[in-house]
Amino acid sequence: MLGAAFTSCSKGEDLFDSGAIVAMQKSEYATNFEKKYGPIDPNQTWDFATMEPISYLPSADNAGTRGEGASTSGSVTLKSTGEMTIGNNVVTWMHENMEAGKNNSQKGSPFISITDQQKFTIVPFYQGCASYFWELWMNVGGKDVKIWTKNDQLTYTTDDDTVDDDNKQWHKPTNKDGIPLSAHQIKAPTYTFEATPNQTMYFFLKVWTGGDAAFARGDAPSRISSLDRMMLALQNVEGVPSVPENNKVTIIGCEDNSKNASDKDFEDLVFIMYGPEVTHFDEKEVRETKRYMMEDLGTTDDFDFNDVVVDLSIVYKMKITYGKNENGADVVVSEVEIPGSRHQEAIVRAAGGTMNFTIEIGTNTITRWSKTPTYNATDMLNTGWGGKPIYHSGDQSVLAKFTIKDNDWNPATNNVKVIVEGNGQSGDVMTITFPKKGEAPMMIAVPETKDWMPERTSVPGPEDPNPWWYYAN
Ligand SMILES: [Ca+2]
Ligand SMILES: [Ca+2]
Ligand SMILES: [Ca+2]
Ligand SMILES: [Ca+2]
Repeated sequence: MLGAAFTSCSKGEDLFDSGAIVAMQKSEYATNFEKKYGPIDPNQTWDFATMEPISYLPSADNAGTRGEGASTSGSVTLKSTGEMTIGNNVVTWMHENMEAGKNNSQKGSPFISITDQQKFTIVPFYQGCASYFWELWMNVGGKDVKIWTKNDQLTYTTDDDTVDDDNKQWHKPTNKDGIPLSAHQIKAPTYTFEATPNQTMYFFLKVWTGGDAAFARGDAPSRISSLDRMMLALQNVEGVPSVPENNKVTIIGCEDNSKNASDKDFEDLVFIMYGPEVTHFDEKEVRETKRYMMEDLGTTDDFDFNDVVVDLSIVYKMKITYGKNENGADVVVSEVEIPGSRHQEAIVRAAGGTMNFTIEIGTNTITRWSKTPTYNATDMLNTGWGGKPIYHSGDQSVLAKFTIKDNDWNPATNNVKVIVEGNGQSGDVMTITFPKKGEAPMMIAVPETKDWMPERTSVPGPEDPNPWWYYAN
């Protein structure tokens, strides 16, 4: 502590006093922390990040903003265009060929596309057995556009008036006695989008694994993407509905869970896409991200962990090669990292404290970023103070973005520090490092899907009805 105070202190204060103040603040913090969250297990660790690789288009504009409203050179419009009736034969095919909970990844080919003629219709028509809540989105030319929300305008119709209304949207509706209905059809909503030509296109689900309660309280969703091969163009589907002439029909089965946790049944959501023939694009960008959230000790008992929020990512590009399978369908043959594309990036997302700080990343080559002079030290940024909106994604959530020198961030050791310049009379300087096991944390690491808290709202603890703090795991 004294060492850190010594190297950072330039105003000639009494170094011993400054260090003592910091030590006192830290011990006060630890006491308050245990008062609020209970005694810390000596084996408790503070890195909750998973660093699941997420794929994006290799567009510099789009990189890392994972955002609605990310820069785009073209335009896209999406309209609700009525409904389509899907016959019982498709549903029967689904039941027989896409068994829930079974690995169905051989039933189709990964769906990744680019198109130069942009008018497509999308029809979500089948949702498997799942408690998750989701929305279907697409990304066209770098811009995210929402298509559809689970259950929306999707109904099973049947002559059997004993159908249980509660599960009319179910993939296997039953009557009130729980007997599966034999003959039924589906009325599914249709959406048509048009975009300027020569743009990339992919689909993704925003998934709330906590169900509609998690959606309602505004939890951040996971992004389960066709770019990560979590959607499959199903082959040999019987009873495909008729579409206007010269349109190519693709039926796409989606996974609603991340790669590591997925059962690969690809029937959680199934949608039809028809329009002109698509071709594939052969390059994507992959990001593996850890979100660091920190307390700056401005106050020692608010635990909002939003005083510094920074996402660190390992970024690389992959070359995708395609071939044909025995049915003549396109399949991804290989994905190989493009040499020289690997680098590390930092994005500062929030700064909800009133002191200047400097982030230091690395061990051998330190990369630094300070709140000033880009921002006023005393401004609380992107944490909702004063009724301002909080942007969790998109360009507006990027307070700063910079490259980490020499790829010197080590996600295994969390070699990240924040030096906070106290605004107290002593000019005290605090160095916040990644906590050791069993310590009261002033810094934690979480997946990028975990939103930071609004200003002066504590991270929810075990008594909270919706805890996400470490007790919840
Ligand atoms: Ca599944
Ligand atoms: Ca399923
Ligand atoms: Ca705080
Ligand atoms: Ca704060």
